[in-house]
Amino acid sequence: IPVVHGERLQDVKYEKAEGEGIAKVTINRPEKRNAFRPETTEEMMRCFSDARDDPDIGVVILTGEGTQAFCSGGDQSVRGEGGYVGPDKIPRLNVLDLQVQIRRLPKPVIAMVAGYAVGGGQILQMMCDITIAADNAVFGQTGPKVGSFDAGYGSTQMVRLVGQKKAREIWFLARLYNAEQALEMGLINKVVPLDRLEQETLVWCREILRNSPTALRVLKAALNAAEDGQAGIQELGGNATLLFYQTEEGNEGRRAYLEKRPPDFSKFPRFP
Ligand code: 2NE
Repeated sequence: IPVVHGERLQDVKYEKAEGEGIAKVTINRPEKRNAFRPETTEEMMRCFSDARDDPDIGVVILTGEGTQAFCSGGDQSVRGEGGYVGPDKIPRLNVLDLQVQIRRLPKPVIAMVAGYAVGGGQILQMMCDITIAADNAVFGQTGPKVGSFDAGYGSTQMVRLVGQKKAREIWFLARLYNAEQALEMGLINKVVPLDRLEQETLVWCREILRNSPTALRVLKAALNAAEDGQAGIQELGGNATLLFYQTEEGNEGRRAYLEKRPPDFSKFPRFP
């Protein structure tokens, strides 16, 4: 069983390409079409947290084991009253925390989709920055059929990607769409033959990794901020602080405090 920081993973595989800057999180429940239960989501969050903290990682791939499914959403067999129930018996919708984590991760996350991406699985692919799909991929929302819905990012992110009419069609009719249809409506970025899926995803990863990590980080925060209100401004603002802490001007204030003297900011320019 693979481990992250010494902790075992059961529902997820976590790999890092040596010297490449790429981490891969794979939902590993193919017998359930990679449906997630609370343990799956919790393990995924640990992996994404590791990828965030690892300075050698610049891009994260999210995928599902096998070729039949990326993810079929919440595991209906463990759904109880109030949420999905794990060994601790607490009903959870912790996939919502995972959605936020992917959105706020200051590195690009690429969904690599083969087979079904439905329900909460379709929403996870929408939360990723970029999606590469195989030609066997199938997308859609099943929530209204099984008595569920995602009125958060699952609706608001969808409307931004595909527009109001299409988002209402997807949610109200709960139809399934093939990869070409998903591409045409703006749900995903690229469709390739199934046997080229990983190869193509790696091409995109390597192209991204050639670019400035800070530029990518701030751009992701800015694109989020345009839509995420106060939380988005907080994310973008955090990047401004991060950059300011790396300047002489920022450090003059810290040094002056520690040296118990007034700060001298006189030499720092006031740009127009
Ligand atoms: C994904 C889909 C269309 C695949 O169909 P097919 O024919 O390829 O496979 P099959 O035979 O349906 O599934 C294979 C096995 O996986 C289980 C099935 O029950 C089956 O098990 P056995 O009969 O072999 O024992 N399986 C598949 N998806 C599952 C799931 N989500 N939960 C539990 N078991 C699952 C087809 O399987 C399908 O439509 N699946 C259900 C999709 C679904 O409704 N997902 C939940 C949506 S709600 C949600 O995700 C959500 C939300 O709305 C809000 C917050 C959080 C989550």
